[in-house]
Amino acid sequence: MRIAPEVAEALAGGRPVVALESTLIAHGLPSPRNLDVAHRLQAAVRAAGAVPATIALVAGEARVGLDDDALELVAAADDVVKCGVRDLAVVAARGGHGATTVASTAWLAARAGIRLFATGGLGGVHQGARETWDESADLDTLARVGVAVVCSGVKSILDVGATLERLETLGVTVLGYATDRFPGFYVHDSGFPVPWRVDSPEEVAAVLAARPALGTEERAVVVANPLPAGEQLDPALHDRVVADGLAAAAAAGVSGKEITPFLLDYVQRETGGASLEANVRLVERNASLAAEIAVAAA
Ligand code: PSU
Ligand code: MN
Repeated sequence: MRIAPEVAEALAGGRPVVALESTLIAHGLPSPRNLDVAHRLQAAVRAAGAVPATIALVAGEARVGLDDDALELVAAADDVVKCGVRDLAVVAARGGHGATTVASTAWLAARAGIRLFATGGLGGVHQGARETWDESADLDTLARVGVAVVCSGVKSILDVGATLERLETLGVTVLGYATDRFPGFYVHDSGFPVPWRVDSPEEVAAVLAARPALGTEERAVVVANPLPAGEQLDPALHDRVVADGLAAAAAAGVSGKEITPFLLDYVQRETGGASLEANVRLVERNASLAAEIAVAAA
């Protein structure tokens, strides 16, 4: 694992660092917009006073903190593999390029000593999981790594209620940021409540600080940060397009790790880019908030 000098120095000095994932860049957003977003996320973290550490596998090496060349490669190369935790060693052994999901980013971030991580929407239990058993490996990893993940809930293509149940079973703390409602990724409210509400970065930092004495610091904390209602994707359009997308995925026989990128792309096309704008806004807001929490925690 190669930790960029700026990131290593910040960690050694106890200064705030925020991890960022690369699957969102390589497989969740269209090119060339994705490279711009990757830069904007890093800039948002810096503007709030923390050091960004985008994580990916480059030529077989796990990199924590990417320079501009590596960021461009992740955004533009067509041989970047979507890597969950189980894929990391295979891609490393073959010297390939890999984009890290929430699971593998959180995993590598924790190994590097980074405690804050920002993304868009977590993976979770897919619709129809009773038949397919399709549940994102993000869930298992969140039960094992002591990272706080700032997100806008779970991707709204999923079964949100089932995912919240699984997060409860797995002992993952879920905090609503300035909301009593669990966010719905592109939309403000998923229709479900949050177990706990917090209203400031300091309040999140206090929760994180209380964990070591209780021995609960080795699981994730989810900080669920909604898009403001005024900035969300129109909920009626959202529900219709997601339903159509799920039918299209079933008709096309898409399965496994291809489902999430297929659905995100479908929603982006069928909303005329409106979901893309919502997606970009929410990840930027999450990067800023993660940095504010990292600053408060440091
Ligand atoms: N958030 C986004 N866009 C994305 C993702 C999250 O705004 O593309 C990615 C994350 O990397 C997450 C992955 O881990 O989607 C989930 O994929 P799967 O459902 O196959 O586990
Ligand atoms: Mn899956």
